[in-house]
Amino acid sequence: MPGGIDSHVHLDQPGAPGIVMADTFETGTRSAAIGGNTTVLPFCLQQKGQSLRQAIADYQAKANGNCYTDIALHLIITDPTPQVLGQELPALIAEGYTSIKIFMTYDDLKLADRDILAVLDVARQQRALVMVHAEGYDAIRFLTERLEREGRTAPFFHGASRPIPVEREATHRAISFAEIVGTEAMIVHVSNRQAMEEIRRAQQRGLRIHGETCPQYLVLTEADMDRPGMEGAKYVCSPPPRDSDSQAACWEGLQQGVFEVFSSDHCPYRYEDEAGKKAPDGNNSFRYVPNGIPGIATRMPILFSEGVGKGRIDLNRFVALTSTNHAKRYGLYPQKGTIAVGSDADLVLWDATRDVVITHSLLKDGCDYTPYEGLAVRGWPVRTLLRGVTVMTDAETGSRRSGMELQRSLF
Ligand code: DUC
Ligand code: ZN
Ligand code: ZN
Repeated sequence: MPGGIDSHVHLDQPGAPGIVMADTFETGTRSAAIGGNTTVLPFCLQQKGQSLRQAIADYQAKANGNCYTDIALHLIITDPTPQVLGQELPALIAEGYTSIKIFMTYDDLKLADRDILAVLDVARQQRALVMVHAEGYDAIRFLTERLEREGRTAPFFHGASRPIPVEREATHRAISFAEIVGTEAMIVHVSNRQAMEEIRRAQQRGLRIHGETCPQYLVLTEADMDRPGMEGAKYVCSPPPRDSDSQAACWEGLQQGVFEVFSSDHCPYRYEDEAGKKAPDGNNSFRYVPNGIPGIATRMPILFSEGVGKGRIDLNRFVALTSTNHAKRYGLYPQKGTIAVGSDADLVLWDATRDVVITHSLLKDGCDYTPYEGLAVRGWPVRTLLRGVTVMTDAETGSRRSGMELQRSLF
């Protein structure tokens, strides 16, 4: 098959003070190759007050010479000053940084509605795609403060602090803003039926709204965050895993084309680590547990086994959801995402009958656990080739790190 493309991963991204992401570009792309991927798209986070160019230079310094797969960077805009929106961003889009993530929540990341509209408008004019983290800041803050007053502070209550209506409302607002501006948008990491239906309705009305979902919304539920002690922290991500009807809705979205990309949202924090899931204040409240879970290597095996293996999707849709559609949406097609004359020879050989019980030691990432520990899958990548050269055979990558940053075309 064409090598996997994972268009939503976080590597070496700075977080709250004292919190450290578990994967560098080296370990993250190594694990990606183990899981059958040949291209990943990590985020380049603009820190408040920082220029976008400086942010890109920082990430390039982390990535250069260290990657087992090819990469392309999305921008995260947190500080949309007139200089950033008027000058830097248009220039960078023209240079191929054609996708921009924005957040509707988190103290350090969220944009005001006025700024979301402004970013969407620059994207419309310059031909970039805005990716939206759709959860509403004020509602989460209100619920978090109420839960804390009631002493409901265990990791499980992370889910209760951002229930389905919080995501649905923000999804609706993001879609409305894209419609008002007259542009497209990608709603990322959709977790439930109500948000999926907002996107489907928009698509049925003829709006070009795109959707993404992830493995955690197919095979995890809020019950996983209810494990004893701090174990639940291993499953804390945003949006949180929901319930069985949400899982069914995410499958429907994949089957019907509401979701065109299936990404990992790999966002790894070590479990046995004060710089990770056991952050010092995490015992006092879920709000201090860093949000995010690893999954870069397990994305394709989970969708293959649960989707193709169980008759929910066919092999062609699997390839579209894990490779081709990512290349098309993010300006890499036909160099990537297809097996064709003139395209890069990015391939994954798949043993469709291999039975594997997922365990962390197989994945070779920088984390110390996988939320999918013990999950039995049928089908596993046995060899990955990047531009014709083998970079992984039978779970071994060697030390060859020939991945490079890709040029992308306008949206
Ligand atoms: N959003 C992501 O995309 N990844 C992890 C955490 C988050 O809020
Ligand atoms: Zn997000
Ligand atoms: Zn993410």
